[in-house]
Amino acid sequence: MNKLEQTLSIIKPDAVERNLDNEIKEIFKKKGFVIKKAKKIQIEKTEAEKFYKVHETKPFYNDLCNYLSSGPIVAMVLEKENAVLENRKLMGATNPKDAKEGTIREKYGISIDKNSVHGSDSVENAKVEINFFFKD
Ligand code: IDP
Ligand code: MG
Repeated sequence: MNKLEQTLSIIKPDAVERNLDNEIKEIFKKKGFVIKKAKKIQIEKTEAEKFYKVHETKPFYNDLCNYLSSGPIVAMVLEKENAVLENRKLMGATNPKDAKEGTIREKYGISIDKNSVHGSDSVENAKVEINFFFKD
């Protein structure tokens, strides 16, 4: 069943640093996502720790939080039918080495940590993550 959904997308520091944010936004638009909100910001490490709290027991948690707060990012609310799953498909696998051809991570990802984009993994988490960046 198709349902109009919103998901949170982040263009991560490695991609913003390479000025890929507009190119990546165009990919989303071409694939039928409507960018409802977007802002370029840099977050504090403590905020990154809150955002990635689900990963707090993972060995890579500290590096991950340092990384997300290391430079500007672009946070976006994307809207489309089945947006959560559609965005996950368009992003590709977490490790760019495993990401399918034509996906954003295959195209731009540098490594498993510098994988250019974040996307919510469920409708429930999308709501929490959208609220995290766009509280109004
Ligand atoms: P996802 O971004 O594809 O949803 P998650 O498992 O939720 O992947 O992990 C969050 C982020 O943590 C990933 O995007 C990646 O940047 C980083 N990460 C995941 N697994 C590893 C790892 O094994 N080593 C280093 N970083 C990792
Ligand atoms: Mg995830």
